Amino acid sequence: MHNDAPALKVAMIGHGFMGAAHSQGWRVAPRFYDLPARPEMALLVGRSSPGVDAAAATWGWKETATDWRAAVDRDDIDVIDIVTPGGSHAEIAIAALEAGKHVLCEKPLANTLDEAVAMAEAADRAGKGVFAMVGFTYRRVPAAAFARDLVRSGTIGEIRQVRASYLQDWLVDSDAPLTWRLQKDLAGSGALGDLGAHAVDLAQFITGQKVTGVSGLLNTFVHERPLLGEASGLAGTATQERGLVTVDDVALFSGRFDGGAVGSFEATRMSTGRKNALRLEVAGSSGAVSFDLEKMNSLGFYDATAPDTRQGFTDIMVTEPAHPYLSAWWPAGHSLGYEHGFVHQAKDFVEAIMEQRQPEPSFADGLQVQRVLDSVERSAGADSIWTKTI
Ligand code: SOE
Repeated sequence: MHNDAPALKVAMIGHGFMGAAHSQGWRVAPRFYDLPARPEMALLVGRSSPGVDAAAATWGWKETATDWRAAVDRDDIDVIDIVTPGGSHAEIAIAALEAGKHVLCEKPLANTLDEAVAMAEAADRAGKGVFAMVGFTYRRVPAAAFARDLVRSGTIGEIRQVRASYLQDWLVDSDAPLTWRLQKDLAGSGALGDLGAHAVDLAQFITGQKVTGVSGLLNTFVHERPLLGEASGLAGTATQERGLVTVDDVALFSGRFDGGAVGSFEATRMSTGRKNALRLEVAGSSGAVSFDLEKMNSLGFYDATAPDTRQGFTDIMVTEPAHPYLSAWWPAGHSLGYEHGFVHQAKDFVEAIMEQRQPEPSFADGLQVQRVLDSVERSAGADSIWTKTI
């Protein structure tokens, strides 16, 4: 870190699973990267006192509050980091931008298209030098960023097919409790927004093409679940009472990209045996790349221009100092994990703010992903997409 680096005071709203991940990002980024500003974990906001105080003590936040408005109203806060369920993103982000704060907001940008439009407009309206970014963290996994470099530099030729899936299985058990991620008013949608949003963003990031049209199918296998007792990670304890699941647990869709590619997308919490498999394969006219978050330190690469006898997918270990983000970490060959994406996110955000450039992905990028999600929902709701075979 520059010796004379100014402080950038952060207030984080929310302290669940993503709160832990973002805290790790803020804490570690200035210790490994030479940042132009020093993020200070100034204020943690949660709904109730014992909970937020305990989280602040564990993760190293200086002060706590129980109303997010306290953070937005404070003159000394520079950044508002939103890690609450999607239903409150719009209200908090818009107020923060109007108060002149930089905003980092978890994905998906909002629960509805209207909210996402309002958020992108607020980011546009914000004063010069006030920036907003959405937290599609997987762009910052070195192997995904390296895939982007290979594809965008033309190494695999003309991009033709994208195969994107995000597979989890934490809802296979019908008695897994009804957490906020399964309630439409809090989460907006289910696997579609929670996981499909990542798949869409990563596909667009790696290819540099935008999804312009979709055909979708949404399904809910388990319609009723036990109400949540105590939350823990994605699940928690179950009570005797049951409640309605109001979102999808599987989303499938196909899409067209503006650069001519076609894609298939799958987002599911019902993929038995798959824990956190965000996979993306891009097939081009002279090669292909294949990313799998469950093997996040490597990237599959196929060179169709190699002699026939030597063609085959190669596993490139993306652990060398010349690979994206790696030079600040361990000696060559030493791998990274899930939380490093959040460290890279904090680093990129701080650098962009201090260099007065728009951090990516912007709220406009988040809105574009939201348009895709909304189109999938509309398509899945319309019987007309089905060509009946019987
Ligand atoms: C749960 O499905 C979840 O934690 C998502 O909410 C995150 O966005 C994803 O990164 C991992 O899975």
